[in-house]
Amino acid sequence: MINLKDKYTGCLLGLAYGDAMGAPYEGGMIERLVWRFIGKTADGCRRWTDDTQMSLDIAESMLAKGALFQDDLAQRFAESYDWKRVYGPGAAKILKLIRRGCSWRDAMHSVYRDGSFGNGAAMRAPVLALFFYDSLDKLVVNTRAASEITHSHPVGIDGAVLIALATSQLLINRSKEEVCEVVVAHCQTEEMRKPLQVAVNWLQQNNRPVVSVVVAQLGNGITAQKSCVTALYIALRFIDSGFLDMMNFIIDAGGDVDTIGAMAGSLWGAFNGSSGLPEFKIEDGARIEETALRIYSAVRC
Ligand code: F2R
Ligand code: MG
Ligand code: MG
Repeated sequence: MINLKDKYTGCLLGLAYGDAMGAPYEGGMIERLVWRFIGKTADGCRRWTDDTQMSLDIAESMLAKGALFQDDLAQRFAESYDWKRVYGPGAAKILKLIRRGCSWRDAMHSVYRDGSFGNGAAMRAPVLALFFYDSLDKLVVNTRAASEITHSHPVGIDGAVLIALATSQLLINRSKEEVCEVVVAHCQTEEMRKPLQVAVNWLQQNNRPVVSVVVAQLGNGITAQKSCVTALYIALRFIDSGFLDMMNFIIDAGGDVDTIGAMAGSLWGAFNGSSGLPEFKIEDGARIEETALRIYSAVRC
């Protein structure tokens, strides 16, 4: 049985590995070309993107404050913003406004009046499960609060809650069926319910469609609707296989590879622990591991 401490580091490192392994394949020709030049540190470690940066922001804010404070988190998101981390276009505008002194409550509606339904809240949601894995209610409330700073649309929030809940269930060794039951019970939007039903049916019937069918039915895009269930499905399908087998499938699927990789990577790592992860030279690996251990100590004492 994998111990909880190993699962904590597995979850956060799994997120960063999935992000860094997927980043070279994300976006169009220009984004990929730029990443060839900036995607590695001087000592050859693979860099991660906004997915990992915003997860670390949440962890550091909550560790410093002892709870989730939206004002502090918004400030940290804004201060960490760096174009080289390839943020989503809407999120980038919101964070630059906050940096210039605008309140996040005003900034969050400045790009999309009804809020963003991008996958940017979901990609950073696994870290919330590390703080609240033992209370579904607290996990949902805090995930919603951490999401709405940049993603106040119900679908953006639903995707984040789905990923946070699934992470929490895998941390406590729930089966695929139990994970699906919890996420289906908490799903609030039709946009998310539809792909979720497809994925649950595949898992129940042990139907293993080829990658093109997965993409056609669940999506591989930058919105929450087209990526969160995809990541959940792939993580559960590959939960008893190697991390690299899972990542190869995600890379074959294409589209928003870093974010589907980050979400599926954290789910896989939450179940299998860091001892199951492959050798991989990643930027700030020690800091990521230490952050997971600090959360573990804060939650367990
Ligand atoms: N930005 C990237 N990668 C560059 C890929 C660019 C490429 N051309 C592409 O579009 O695929 N990666 C990072 O961004 C994603 C997270 O994005 P986030 O934080 O959710 O950003 P945003 O801008 O809020 O939402 C993303 C897109 O979703 C659509 N959208 C969202 N809300 C909408 C609304 N209310 N109405 C209409 N459209 C909405 C827009 O197209 C947004 O741009 C991750 O992949 C991360 O790695
Ligand atoms: Mg990214
Ligand atoms: Mg992405």
